[in-house]
Amino acid sequence: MASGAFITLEGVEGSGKTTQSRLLAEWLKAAGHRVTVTHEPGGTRAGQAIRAIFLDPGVSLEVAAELMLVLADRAQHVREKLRPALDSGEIVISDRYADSTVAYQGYGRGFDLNLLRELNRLATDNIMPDLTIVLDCKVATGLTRIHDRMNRAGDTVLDRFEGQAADFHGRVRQGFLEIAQQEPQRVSIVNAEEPLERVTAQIRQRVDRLLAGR
Ligand code: Z5A
Repeated sequence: MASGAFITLEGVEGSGKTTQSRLLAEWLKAAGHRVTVTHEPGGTRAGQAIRAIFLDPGVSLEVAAELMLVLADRAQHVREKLRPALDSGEIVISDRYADSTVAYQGYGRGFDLNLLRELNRLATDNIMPDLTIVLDCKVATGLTRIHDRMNRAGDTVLDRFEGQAADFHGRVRQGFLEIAQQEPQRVSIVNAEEPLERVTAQIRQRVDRLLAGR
């Protein structure tokens, strides 16, 4: 049984997961916790190679192959990085995890949700988060933030998912909201349309509650 705390941040793209993962880690470290920040896909060396294929819109991928890649990334991530960190008592923060597969490959691509839960059980070795924050915002808000970020960086190439139609991202958002409804003990929704500082405060409140109860 893992002894640390496992927190995941989920949501549509541009909802602020990467920014908030970093801010949460800084806050927890300042309070004296040992923290590992990681992400999916790509949290390990093997994962980085998988991520490159997974996101490259120039590499043609069947949706079943896309699913298998993200599961392979998770299987490696859990065994190489997450479980050891949790076993040593660290707080692990992951920017995306198993709920992303249910939202993107399930609600987005249309794979059977029960099949995905079984596959996730295999990939995760039954390690599920103690707390999941779904950063919820309109698809258009997230995409605008991504486009602004790309413009600032002079980047013009959309990845495999950024190029999907708005209704795909709409189904994904709905997927995250339904997961939160089904598992209210684990999953908490935070309004990511709010200014950055307010989102940060909401997340801290939920993490405080988790840590106080341990
Ligand atoms: N995927 C999948 O299909 N199945 C799976 O099982 C898994 C993943 C695990 C990974 O892409 C893709 O893989 C993902 C799903 C799929 N694709 N999509 N869509 P990624 O890792 O490259 O990207 P991402 O996870 O979608 O994250 P992102 O695009 O980098 O966005 P983010 O991390 O949520 O947001 P951010 O980088 O923190 O913020 C974006 C910008 O908004 C930035 O300039 C911030 O300063 C700004 N920001 C953040 N919060 C705010 C607020 N509150 N107000 C104003 N501006 C803000």
